[in-house]
Amino acid sequence: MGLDRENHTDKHTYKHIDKNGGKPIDKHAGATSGTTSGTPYSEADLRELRRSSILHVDMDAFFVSVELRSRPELKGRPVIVGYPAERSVVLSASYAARKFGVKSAMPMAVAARMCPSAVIIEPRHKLYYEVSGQIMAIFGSITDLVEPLSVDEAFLDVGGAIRRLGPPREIGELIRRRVESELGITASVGIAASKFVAKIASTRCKPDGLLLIGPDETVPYLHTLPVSALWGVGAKTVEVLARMGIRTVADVAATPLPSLRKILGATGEHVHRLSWGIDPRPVTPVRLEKSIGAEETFAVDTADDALLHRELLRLSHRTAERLRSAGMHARTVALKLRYADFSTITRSRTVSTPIDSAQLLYGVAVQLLESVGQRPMTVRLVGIRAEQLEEAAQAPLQLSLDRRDDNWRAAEQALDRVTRKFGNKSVLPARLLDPAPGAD
Ligand code: TTP
Ligand code: MG
Ligand code: MG
Repeated sequence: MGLDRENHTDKHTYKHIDKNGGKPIDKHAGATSGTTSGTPYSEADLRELRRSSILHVDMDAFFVSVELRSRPELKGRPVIVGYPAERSVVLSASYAARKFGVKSAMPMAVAARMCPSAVIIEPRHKLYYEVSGQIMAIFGSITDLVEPLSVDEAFLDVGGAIRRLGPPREIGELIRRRVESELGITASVGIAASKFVAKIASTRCKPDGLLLIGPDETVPYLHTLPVSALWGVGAKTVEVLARMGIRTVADVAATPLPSLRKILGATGEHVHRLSWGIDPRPVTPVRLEKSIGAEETFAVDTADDALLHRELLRLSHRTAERLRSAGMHARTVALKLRYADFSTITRSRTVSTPIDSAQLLYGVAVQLLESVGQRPMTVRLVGIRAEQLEEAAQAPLQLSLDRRDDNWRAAEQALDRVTRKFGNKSVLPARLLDPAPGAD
C-alpha cells in the first residue's frame, strides 16, 4: 500500500493539540480547549454570562435559501421547494410565499392555489445534506457541545466558549455572520438558559434574527404565550386544556399541579415545569466520530517487542471492528506510546487507500512502531487510532494490490458477524488466543 504522508509527533501529554497537521488527536482537545486568548472575564462575569448559554440555531427557509444561491433573481419573491406532483407537500416556503398563507407540509396543490405566482423548485436533497454538513461544521468549530435536531438546526451550549469568543450574544452573531458569508444563507439564533426557551426564541425572531431571552425575562415572557408553545402540547392537548379554561402558559402556571396531573396524566408535570421555564435537559452532543481507536495499559511496563506486537494486533482488531460497524474507513493510522515516565509520543501515517481491516491497520501500526526506533525506556501504554474517517460508501473501492487484503477483509467481516452473535471472546485469530502456559 502506498504511503502519501508521514507525521512524527513527540509530546509529553496526549491531551493537548499536537502538531499532527494541526489536528487534535484526542477528541477532547477540540475547538473549545487549549486557547487562552480572548477577553479576560472575572469569575462573576462568567457565571452571569453562562446563565444564558444555550443557543438554538435554525436556517431560514432552508431548502429555498440554498436554491436561491444559484438563482439570486428570485430573492424576495414567493418560492416553494417541493415536487410539483399531485400528492406532494410543500417542503420549504420563502417568507414572501408565507405572506400568502403557504406553509411547509401543506399540499402543493393548495399552496399553488393560494399563491399562483410562486416559483416552484424541485428539491435537491443531496445538495441540502451537503450544506447541512457545512452548517454543522461551523457549529462544531464553536463548541463540541452541539446537538443537531434536524438538517438545518442544532442546539449549542456555548458556556465553555465565552472566554475564547465572547458573550453568547456575540457568539450568536458570529455564527450568523459566518453562515451568511461562508454558505450564502441566513440563520436565526435564539439564546436562553434552556433548550426549550432557546427554541422558542429562535422561532420568534425569524427570519434573519437573533433573540436572547435572559433568565429574569424568561417566566414573564413565557406567560404571554399560548399553551401550544409548550413542548409536548399538541392540538389535542390544547383542546383538552381549553375545555378547562386553560389557554395560555400563564394559565398553566397558575393551575395547581394535582389538577394538571388529573387533566393530562404524566404530561401534566412536564407541562407545569415548562410553564415556569424549568427545562434541565442538557445539550447532548451526538458527535460524528472524528476518529476511532483503542488503547491498553500494560499490567507491568514492558520493553518486549513480541508483547507490543501482540497487543497491537488485538487493538487493530478492536479498532477495525468498530470502524466496520460504524461503516467507516480510515485514511490515517496513528500509533500512541506512553513510556514509563508518562511521556507520550504519537506516530501517524496516511495511506493512499482508506482501510477498515485489522490486518492493514496492524501492518501500518507495526511500521510506525519500527519508525520509533530505539525506545528510551519501557512502555506503559500502547494505542491505535484510525483517523481521517470517511464513510465506507464514499471511499474509493478498496482495490488493493495484494488480493490477500480483500480476503482478510472478508474474513474479518465474517468474524464480526460471529462476534456479534456469540460475544467477544468466541472467535479470535490463533495468535490472539491466550498463550499456552510457558509460551510467550
Ligand atoms: P424548518 O427549519 O422547519 O423550515 P425552514 O428552514 O424551511 O423554514 P424556517 O425559516 O421556518 O426555519 O425545516 C428545515 C428544512 O427541512 C426545510 O427547508 C425543508 C425540510 N422540511 C421537510 O422536508 N419537510 C417538512 O415537513 C419540514 C417542516 C421541513
Ligand atoms: Mg429552518
Ligand atoms: Mg429547522
